[in-house]
Amino acid sequence: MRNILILGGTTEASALARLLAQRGDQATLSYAGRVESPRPQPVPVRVGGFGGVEGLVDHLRAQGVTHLVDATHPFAATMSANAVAAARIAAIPHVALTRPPWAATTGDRWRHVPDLTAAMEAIDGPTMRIMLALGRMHADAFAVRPQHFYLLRFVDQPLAPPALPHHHLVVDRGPFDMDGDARLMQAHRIDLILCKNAGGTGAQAKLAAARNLGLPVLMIDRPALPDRLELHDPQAVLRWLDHGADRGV
Ligand code: 3Y8
Ligand code: NAP
Repeated sequence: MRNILILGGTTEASALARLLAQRGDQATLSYAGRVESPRPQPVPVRVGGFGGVEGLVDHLRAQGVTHLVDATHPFAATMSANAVAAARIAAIPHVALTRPPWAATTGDRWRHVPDLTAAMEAIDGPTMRIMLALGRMHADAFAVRPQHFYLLRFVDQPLAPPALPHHHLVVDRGPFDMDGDARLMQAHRIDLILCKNAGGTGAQAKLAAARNLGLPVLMIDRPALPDRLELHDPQAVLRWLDHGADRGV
């Protein structure tokens, strides 16, 4: 009897959970516990860290997990590295369900930077009005560039106001839509969108809105991730479970 652990927190993880529930597969979806009310799931959910690689190995063994699917966000680099290491130690099949990176198309005005630090360096200049679409975890780091106005969007109301002297906070969870994001950008007279190359559809609306409004995007590229089998849609994961996982492909 298969017992699948999905490391979640993305649209694709939720889509996979729905497919597995429909097939009657035994699966658990795991959240880190970053937000107050994560999306309800059609499979059992666990919330919170495992305690590093060792803690994850213990969890895999104690729960009799037979397959590990890492469907975390492309910037969840620590979780993804731990998943590869723990699956190897526990000798269970592992696959990543991840979204291809976004690529600029006609009309896009993108500038790529390798990481958050480079993004901060890139905005070291005259005052701008920036849509900082990075969520809550990184907002305060931009206090090193206090001259800008920041449009922030968090999943939850923060316990303390963000440490940015000029900001407007929107509390909303995606997926978002292009018209809504365009209205938000116009209402706050945004000059620049700063975001991570998350990929997927849930956060893509702001890129289409920026393109239509002719606004530039500062795109933070993904961190390096360990070598692993990567699939790009939940149906491919079902095929892997049924045909490939136990043959090490
Ligand atoms: C806790 C679990 C689903 C998944 C929905 C997707 C789409 C909507 C768009 C913007 C960008 C951002 C952020 C974003 C989106 C989906 C997806 C996605 C980006 C939830 C969720 C959890 C999180 C954590 C949260 C982070 C933050 C990032 C906000 C659930 C809603 C900016 C990613 O307040 C905080 O501390 C939030 C932190 C990590 C990134 C950050 O660094 O701050 N996601 N988001 C997960 C856990 O506990 O394990 O409730 O569904 C999931 C979703 N957020 O099933 O419908 O699939 O990507 N999430 C980014 O880099 O773009 C918002 O505003 O335009
Ligand atoms: P991270 O920096 O790679 O992970 C840090 C630690 O958080 C991990 O070592 C692990 O703790 C714990 N953790 C992370 N993901 C977990 C999960 N799914 N289940 C249990 N523990 C988890 O990760 P992050 O960038 O903080 O992201 C945390 C979560 O938010 C992930 O689930 C990710 O998918 C989600 N997220 C979603 C989006 C989005 O746009 N959909 C964007 C960013 C993050 P231990 O070492 O103790 O095991």
